[in-house]
Amino acid sequence: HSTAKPTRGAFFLLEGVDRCGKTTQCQRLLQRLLQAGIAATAMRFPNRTTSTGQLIDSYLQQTSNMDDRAIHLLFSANRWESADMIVEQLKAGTSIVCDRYAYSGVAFSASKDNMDLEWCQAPDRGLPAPDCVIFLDMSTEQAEERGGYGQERYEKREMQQRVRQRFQELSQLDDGVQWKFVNAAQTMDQVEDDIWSIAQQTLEQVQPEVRQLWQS
Ligand code: FDM
Repeated sequence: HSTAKPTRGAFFLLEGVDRCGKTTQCQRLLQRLLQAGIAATAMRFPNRTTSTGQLIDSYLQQTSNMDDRAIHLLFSANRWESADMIVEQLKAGTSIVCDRYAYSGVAFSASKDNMDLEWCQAPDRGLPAPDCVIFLDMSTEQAEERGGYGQERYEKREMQQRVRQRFQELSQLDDGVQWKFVNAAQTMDQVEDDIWSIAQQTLEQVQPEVRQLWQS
């Protein structure tokens, strides 16, 4: 056996239900990686800073309306804009901690009426695949106990319940991406420790090639 460092960075994706503490845990994972001497960077989708991101932001804030398919494709385009950069970072040895990605894209869009799961997956096929999905899970009731919903478009109970259901379906796709479920109802420190042990396992198992998402 060898103690050689992985040949590339790991792509950690954190997904989860609203109010699960995902953004905090992304920051904590990034800190743990850096403290361990592992080069790492954070990323989040939607990336609201680009021109597609600004359209998405105004849609989410409900200052604009858009067809369900059009906004879905914009979310996907917003990821594709970063695809080359993701691969370059990983190959340069930098790990990525990513807050939401294509699974959020499908889970939210496919929770709307007349939006088919496979149709929703199609535009994201071929994106750089994460090395694991760390899913921060809690019941909708527990999430609601953390305070009411905000003002953005999808922050409503009915939608949140459907989205959680969609995430469960996506976790069962046989797409070669490992899902790790973390109980997000624990204390922040417990959640952080669970995520850290998953991250360490993932780092050990990273394969040289960056795989492509949802590609048969
Ligand atoms: N969202 C996020 C989507 O509907 N599609 C996507 O592809 C992505 C990445 O946008 F409601 C939704 C999920 C959430 C909102 O909120 C983004 P945050 O607080 O920036 O994660």
